[in-house]
Amino acid sequence: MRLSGHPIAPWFLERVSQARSIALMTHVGPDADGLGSQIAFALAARRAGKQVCIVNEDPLPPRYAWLDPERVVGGFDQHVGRLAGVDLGLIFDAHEPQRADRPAAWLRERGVDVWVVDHHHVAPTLDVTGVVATGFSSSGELVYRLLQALGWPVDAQVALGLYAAISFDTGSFRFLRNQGDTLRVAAELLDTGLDTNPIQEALWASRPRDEVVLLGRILAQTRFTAGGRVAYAALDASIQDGLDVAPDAIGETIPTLVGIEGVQVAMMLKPSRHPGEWKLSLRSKAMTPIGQVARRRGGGGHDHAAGATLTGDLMTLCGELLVEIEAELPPQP
Ligand SMILES: [Mn+2]
Repeated sequence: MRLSGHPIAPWFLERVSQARSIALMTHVGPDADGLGSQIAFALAARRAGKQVCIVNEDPLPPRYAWLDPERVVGGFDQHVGRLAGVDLGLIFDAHEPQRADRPAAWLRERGVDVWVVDHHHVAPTLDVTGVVATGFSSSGELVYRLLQALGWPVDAQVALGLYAAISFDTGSFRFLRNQGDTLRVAAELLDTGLDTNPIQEALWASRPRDEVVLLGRILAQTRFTAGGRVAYAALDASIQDGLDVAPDAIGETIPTLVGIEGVQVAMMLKPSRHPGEWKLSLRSKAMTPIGQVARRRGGGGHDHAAGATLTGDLMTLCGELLVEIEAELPPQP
């Protein structure tokens, strides 16, 4: 494992500067942080004279089309051909190459280095190379500092992806972990002449109606325990019946649960893409770090937003997890 924290190490900058053709990836189920980071990096890299392509496991989700006006994002099935001749792969917003799935495997099988640019905690047992800096709010904030360190200019087009990435991961600048740097970076992005209103509306005021119906169903199934300090929902696939919603739409409702008065921790269990597998999502308020619950089960994330992939009986898992979560609650006065 060779990791560069903040500041970004010279050996990392040198490798990126020397690469001729770079492939950018992000995790499966791409979000605005991963996509915004890689799109911004791609535009800046092109302007710096690099050959660069984006090949993700998944194609660009239609609801993020506004984030990619120059149409640089490609999905593996359609655009695997772009990977030929690449001499460096970079995964954004994830540090496990398997999370980038087929594009990362394709490059590694051909002996191409696949490095990471991420802000999530790394398990000490993992063998990864790149920049993993947990002090950043988002991969977008980290990529801004990376572009500065590379000497690649950030104009309003590049700023679009970075600002969207930061806004997404901070929940529209609500989760700042008391770090002024996040707002300083945002201010510098605004100074490029970027119009943030379309970003705000696309990210935070464009919820498809079916997703709001889904939220209603999830709220109806939400239960409370520990004197109202834990809210949880254990959902099977039928929750989406008859609704046209994105695969990650269920997960986007968890902030509503942790936003309830008195709730310290929200837990959601939902079906994964693979039968018999469940996705655990955890969110918590500042008094109750919850990341260790996910990490103990092989997952990851941050202190107050974490997740894991689990197998087993849904209700059994739910019961076990509630016991673990209650053990993390601070003593009541
Ligand atoms: Mn992120």
